[in-house]
Amino acid sequence: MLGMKTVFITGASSGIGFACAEIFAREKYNLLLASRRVDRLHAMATDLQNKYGVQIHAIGLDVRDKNLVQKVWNELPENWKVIDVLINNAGLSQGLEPIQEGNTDDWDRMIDTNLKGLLYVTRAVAPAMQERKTGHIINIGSIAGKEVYPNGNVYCSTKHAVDALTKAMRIDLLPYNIKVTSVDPGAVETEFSVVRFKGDRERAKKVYEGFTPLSAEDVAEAIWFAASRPPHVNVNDLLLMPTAQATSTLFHKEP
Ligand code: NDP
Ligand code: 8X3
Repeated sequence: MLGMKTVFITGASSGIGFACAEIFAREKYNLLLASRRVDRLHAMATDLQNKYGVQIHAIGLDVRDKNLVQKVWNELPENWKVIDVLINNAGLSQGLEPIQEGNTDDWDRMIDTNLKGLLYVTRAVAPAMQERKTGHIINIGSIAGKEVYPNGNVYCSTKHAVDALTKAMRIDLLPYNIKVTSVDPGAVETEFSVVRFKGDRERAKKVYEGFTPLSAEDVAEAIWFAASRPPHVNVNDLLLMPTAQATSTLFHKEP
């Protein structure tokens, strides 16, 4: 590990987190990867280790489980606790109903993952950054954290909260030379809509019809841009949209 940097990516089994793993491995970072589907992480680890020769540690983690997050962190080998970049990426949307028809279990899943999970992971990792007086926390927000759209109620609220937390973290961690960045994408074609529509792949596919959405790699490159600035430069907030998307609901779609 000596001389190499380490990135901790939550939600690395798919989409943006998966693409970040590849890019940071390409840039010779060691990878600490977490998600619930640990089998996927193990497959990736073998592949990326062979390709880039970096070290990879994969952990099965549900970020909603406060005690588990702290236990997993406490039990990590000491050399894996030296985190240079934390990417708080694990997140999801569930359902798309007006507030009066919303499924309260869906609400819990979004709040517990996008908001509380991000807090638990940060609470575990930040003290070691504080001690070392260096580190970078990158929170994955969304255009949904800047605007509210019809039926986006609770998902948008969680991402607005991530926006507020990013600003709050930047203030609290200022004395310790810790960078805090928010990367906020518009529509990215990943498993996101399949998860939102609970496995309805046809409905998910329709979200991205008629225009070119961002790819997970587009977003990962933006995250890498933020992570690779010189020590005196922090990217506070990076809002990244498909060219064909002007707001959360306004798209230029070809028939
Ligand atoms: P994906 O569904 O492809 O990936 C989501 C990742 O989060 C998966 O690796 C999943 O892993 C992980 N995850 C979900 N719940 C948990 C949990 N409880 N504990 C640990 N890991 C979890 O979607 P994206 O890559 O698109 O999403 C990544 C982030 O980007 C999210 O925060 C999302 O809100 C945000 N975003 C997405 C946009 C889009 O249009 N796609 C736009 C703007 C922001 P596993 O299921 O194995 O646990
Ligand atoms: C995901 C983008 O606009 O579908 O955060 O909510 S959106």
